[in-house]
Amino acid sequence: MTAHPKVVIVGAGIVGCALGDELTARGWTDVTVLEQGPLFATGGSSSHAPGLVFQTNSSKTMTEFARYTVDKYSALSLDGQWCFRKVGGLEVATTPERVEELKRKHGYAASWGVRAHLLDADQCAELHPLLDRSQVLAGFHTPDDGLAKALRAAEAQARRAIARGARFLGHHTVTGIDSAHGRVAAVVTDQGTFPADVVVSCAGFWGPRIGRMAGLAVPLVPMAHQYARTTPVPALAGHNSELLEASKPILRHQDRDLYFREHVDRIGIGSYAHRPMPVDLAEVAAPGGPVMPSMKAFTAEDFEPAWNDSKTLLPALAGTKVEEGFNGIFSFTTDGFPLLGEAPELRGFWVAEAVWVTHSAGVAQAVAEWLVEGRPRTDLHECDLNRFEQVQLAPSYVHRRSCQNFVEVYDILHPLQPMAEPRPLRVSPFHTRQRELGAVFLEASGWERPHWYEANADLPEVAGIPGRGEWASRYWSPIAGAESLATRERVALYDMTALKRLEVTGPGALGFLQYLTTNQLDKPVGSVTYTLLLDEAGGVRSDLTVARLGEHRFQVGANGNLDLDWLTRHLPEDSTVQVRDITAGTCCLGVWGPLARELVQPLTDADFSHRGFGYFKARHAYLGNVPVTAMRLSYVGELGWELYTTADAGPRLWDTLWRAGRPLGLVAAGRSAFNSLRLEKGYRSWGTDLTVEHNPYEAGLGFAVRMDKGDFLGRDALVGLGEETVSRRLTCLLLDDPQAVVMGKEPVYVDGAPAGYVTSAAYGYTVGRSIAYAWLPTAAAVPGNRVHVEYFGERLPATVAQEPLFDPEMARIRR
Ligand code: FAD
Ligand code: THG
Repeated sequence: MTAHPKVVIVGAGIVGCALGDELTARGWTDVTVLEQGPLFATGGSSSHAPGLVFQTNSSKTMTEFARYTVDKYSALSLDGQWCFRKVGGLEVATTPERVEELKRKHGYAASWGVRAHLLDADQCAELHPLLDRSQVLAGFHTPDDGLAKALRAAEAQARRAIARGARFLGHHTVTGIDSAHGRVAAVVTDQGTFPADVVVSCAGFWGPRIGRMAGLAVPLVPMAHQYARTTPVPALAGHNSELLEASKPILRHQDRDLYFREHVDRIGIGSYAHRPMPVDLAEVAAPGGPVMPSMKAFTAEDFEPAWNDSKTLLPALAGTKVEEGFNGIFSFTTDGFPLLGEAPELRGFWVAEAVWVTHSAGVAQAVAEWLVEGRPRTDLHECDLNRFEQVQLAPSYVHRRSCQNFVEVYDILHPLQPMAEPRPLRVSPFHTRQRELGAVFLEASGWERPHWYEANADLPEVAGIPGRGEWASRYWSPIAGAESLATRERVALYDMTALKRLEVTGPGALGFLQYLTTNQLDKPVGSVTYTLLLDEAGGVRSDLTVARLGEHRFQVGANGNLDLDWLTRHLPEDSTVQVRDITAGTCCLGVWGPLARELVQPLTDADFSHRGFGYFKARHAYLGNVPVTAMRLSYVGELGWELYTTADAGPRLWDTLWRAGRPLGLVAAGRSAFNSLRLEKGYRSWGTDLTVEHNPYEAGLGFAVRMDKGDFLGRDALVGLGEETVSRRLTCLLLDDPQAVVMGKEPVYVDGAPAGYVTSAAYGYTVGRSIAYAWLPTAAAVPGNRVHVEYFGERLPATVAQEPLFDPEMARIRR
């Protein structure tokens, strides 16, 4: 590829236009944007989006996308007309549950740096005089939210791109993607063929169609969503000029799945209150015709309840009617996040789809950085096209979950709440046994994973566990405390099957893993190493365990599909290395606790003594009849092993351990206990505690970096860095009140101002306190320093603690 590759963007909606601008601004000026419809009212979703931009999201990444969109569009204009106006955003609560939810949202805003205030009902009514004050219990006000004029912003960005050399071609329908040698080569249209080094599909809800041309399944579902405008509202007469359109904040009434904005003297109403209306792409109208393809006929009967609820919240609508409405199409995904990144099997074919106007500029910036600089500066793991497991790409799964996401779009969702369907999707070989023990399952990467076991309700209760509020009580049981203590005092069985396992083999395997990771892997067969995957800038892409099981055979314990994707992308072309996902064909039990050796040793001829089987070592053995690969490591910080076997032998492995273990007081334990134990031990969870935005030293993982081992990816960026140079740190906090708990993502206040945010949190049953890991400026990350964590609007005092909280001498593990 040349320094300035030939880029073809498919689609001139807000995303395609924003990307054209961001790419050309970075010097990639050979950009052609192909659009099937007319420019710039193409007929896609952007052509009629009412443009409400609410920035605050539980995801830091999505909030940052929105913030950039606000900043960028605020500074844009088209022929002197505004592209963004900060009329502010107001979300009102009409139920006590929503009042609490808004407090949580206020926490997100503080964590991610969005200006926001909680309001009482009077303040809401003052801010938005059309509201029936008697309905409203509270509000959440964000002064920097507002209205984007999607079409203007699109065209304004396109003009900047054109001024730098880009071409925008309307009435060019893409009909095919040409490739050669696994690389994209050209884009075929009804008007001819356009050679390309890089193709970015910004086709919005048409994404799956373009994807198919490239052999890629794009997991989104086009869905219709109702938007309507009223006849003139007398109370608005004379309030808004045609030019400015609106003066009151954009409004959300999430308890009724509604949002509102002003259109001069009318009110626009968007509704998610109706049945999901998935749209078959084959039935979407052709572009350039009398109706916009993304606009379907209004189904008035679906809007009835929304209209009644609107009149209730805004009594000023009483004398008005729905003047016009439509069912507009846009994209939904299985987890609500966009789809960004390069196709796994066609180099140069990229996707930036399922993106709202709200996030459009931020997404375009990140994708442009990714293309031009080789990496995005923002953590995109939630949005990466390649985040899904194969089972999560089944068309029926994509359809079901995306529809459910439509239904839940404004719902109050607990961070641990799994979707109800389709489940169970993946079960470990231990599933039957777990059900017999009353496992309460949550979901991870499609796997059913026990959170705790009701069978353990008989265990003695742990004294002093805080009584939790309603929110923190969900998906939690004091049984987790008993399981945690059983692990510390006796021995427990943890199903680790959901942990992604990759087998890396071949004569080039060692060199390959040495180059991609930070720690020294050139060790004898039987060694296990904790190591990091970095990107070019030294950001942590993942943390792995690498077990050398043979001269040329490694088993990698990974965090998810993005690790498989990363390794696969970096494979040498000479076929000296193979990477295979062995997760589904194998299973794993963690056997941990002070009695783990007493449990395992009698089952095997192999030497499981401390001398015979050292810490971070691996070996093959038979436990009874079951062949296992045993690895001596423990994410919960206790003596023990991860025991891997093939899926067929799983039930036998469980039974063998269960029978031998019961006399020792063995229990099955779930993820709730696991998470608490690992926080007591200070073990990080990638994706939650740290991401590619953090370097190893900031994350407290410098011990896994061997600068002297030779070159590795990301090494250059770490030269001169160390624990002493960092300006922020992943920090262990203990809440002062032993009765308090937090959940994660809460803002942390230092000297009264938000200075960081909580990543993971759990009650530590051994330490008898609530633990919260948080990112804090180095100056504040000093043991003994006092800070506050805001939880549901309350400032809970907390103290920076020396970590790890539990067994810093490693006496429990190394014996
Ligand atoms: P689009 O604007 O659809 O652009 C994709 C382009 O690709 C289209 O122009 C299409 O013609 C072109 N294309 C497709 N196939 C081909 C082909 N084969 N060849 C050439 N070109 C092709 N978002 C918000 O943030 N705030 C809101 O308030 C909001 N309200 C909404 C209300 C409604 C009723 C609807 C339907 C959506 C709303 N959205 C809102 C969502 C938002 O409109 C979309 O998410 C966003 O516009 C998508 O932008 P895009 O550029 O990805 O897609
Ligand atoms: N088991 C296995 N692989 C994994 C995980 C696992 N890969 C992904 C994820 N979990 C990796 N996370 C960790 C985190 C900490 C440790 C292991 C995996 C750990 N750390 C010790 C410490 O920090 O003291 C030892 C580090 C060292 O000696 O280098 O054990 O759960 N198979």
